[in-house]
Amino acid sequence: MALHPYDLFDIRSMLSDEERAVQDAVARFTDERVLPIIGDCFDQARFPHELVPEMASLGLLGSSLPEEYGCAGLNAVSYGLICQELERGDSGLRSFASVQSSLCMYPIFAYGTEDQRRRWLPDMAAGNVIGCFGLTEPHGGSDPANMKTHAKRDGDDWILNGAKMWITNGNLAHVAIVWAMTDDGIQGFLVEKDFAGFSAQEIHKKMSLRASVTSALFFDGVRVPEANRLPNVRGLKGPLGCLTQARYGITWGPIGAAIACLDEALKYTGERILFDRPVSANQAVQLKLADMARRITAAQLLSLQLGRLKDAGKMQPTQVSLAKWNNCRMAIDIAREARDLLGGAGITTEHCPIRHALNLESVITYEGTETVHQLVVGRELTGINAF
Ligand code: TGC
Ligand code: FAD
Repeated sequence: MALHPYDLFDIRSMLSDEERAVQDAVARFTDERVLPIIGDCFDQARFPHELVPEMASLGLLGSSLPEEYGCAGLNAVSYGLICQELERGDSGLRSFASVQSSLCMYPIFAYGTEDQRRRWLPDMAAGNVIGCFGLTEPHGGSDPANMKTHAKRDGDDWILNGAKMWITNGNLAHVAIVWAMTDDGIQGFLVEKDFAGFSAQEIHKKMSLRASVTSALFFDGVRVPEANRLPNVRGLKGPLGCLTQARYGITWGPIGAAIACLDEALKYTGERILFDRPVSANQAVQLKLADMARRITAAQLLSLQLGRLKDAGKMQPTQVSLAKWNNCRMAIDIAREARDLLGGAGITTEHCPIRHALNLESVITYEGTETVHQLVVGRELTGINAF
């Protein structure tokens, strides 16, 4: 029996019935609702906002959180498959889901009060309230410990000053999870859209993640009530704990982008006739296609094992760093190679590789650059902090 070209090691057989059903539902959504419009969205630099209610009704927002908060209560592998199938459509949609789920709903669930959970999570799962996550600052995102944004206690409130940069969903968001330095170290605050002194400014001229909203956030003496502080975490481990959740999903997402690129490359080189035979009949081309399949297969096995470790409560941040590094590098290399195999046709958004290649420039940079993740692995091996 022929092997499935995008699942050479039969990873599907290692999934539970529920995990397969989740993957199939999101794959259908991507095929029917995302792929027909996403090239135009990218061209027009438009986030397809109209898809948010459907994503919510499929349970894709906060999918791993408990049902009592209106969420789907799925396991980590299912969340990974959601990320993979969304990013097979576009990194922008996966980004939206990552930020909403792992960077906004997760900290409210993990670090918030019961009142905060009940106030925010059901509406966020339903897609009625959109969140964004403000950690990175204009002077340098790789070293968030050195943040300048600060919050000072003033009676029952906090006064927030500073700025955040490159914030996904910034101009869409009803609430921003903002990390700020206080006299007691870094703390998280729920900053609501209409708080006086808070503004968001969309970043234009992007050549990457064009179907996603990216913004700068400004805080000019914003008064935040104590009830909007996340009380159950302090220090950099607060935001880094959220990043571990999101980075885990990002290890899966680029697998979807890479599969989409391999799919286009296989079809195109199979149909295009040069020198009296299909382009894919050339050894040099088959080597490239085989290498793509090899790297996708290795990435799939890495993410699945990572997911199983996460579901068993054993996943370590260093393992997430290794997989994020490997899988982003795998996908960006494949997207660029697929673009090349399409020749001139590869430079337009009629075909997906250039869009994925450009998007992956962001994915390999955000949530910790490739170098940051390499240094995390280096630190684990040597015991020496090289940052
Ligand atoms: P370090 O001394 O290593 O750690 C400080 C404290 O944090 C704990 N910790 C972690 N906890 C959970 N998960 C992790 N991954 C953790 N890594 C560290 C650590 O145990 C310690 O806790 P404690 O209790 O001892 O205080 O911190 P460091 O200052 O040396 O920093 C290390 C470094 C460089 C790895 C870190 O700063 C880093 O990861 N930098 C990259 C920043 C980053 O990834 N920013 C992403 C911004 S959000 C984003 O990009 C969203 S894109 C969304 C989308 O559209 O999909
Ligand atoms: P810098 O930290 O200035 O790094 C510049 C270069 O220096 C990089 O190549 C880096 O690898 C290298 N470098 C840094 N330190 C070292 C070192 N010690 N040794 C060797 N090399 C080093 N952030 C958020 O908080 N929320 C979001 O929602 C969000 N969404 C984003 C969406 C997009 C589209 C993009 C592009 C970014 C987003 N980010 C977000 C920001 C992202 O996390 C940062 O861009 C990233 O962490 C890198 O920070 P920086 O851009 O300031 O680069």
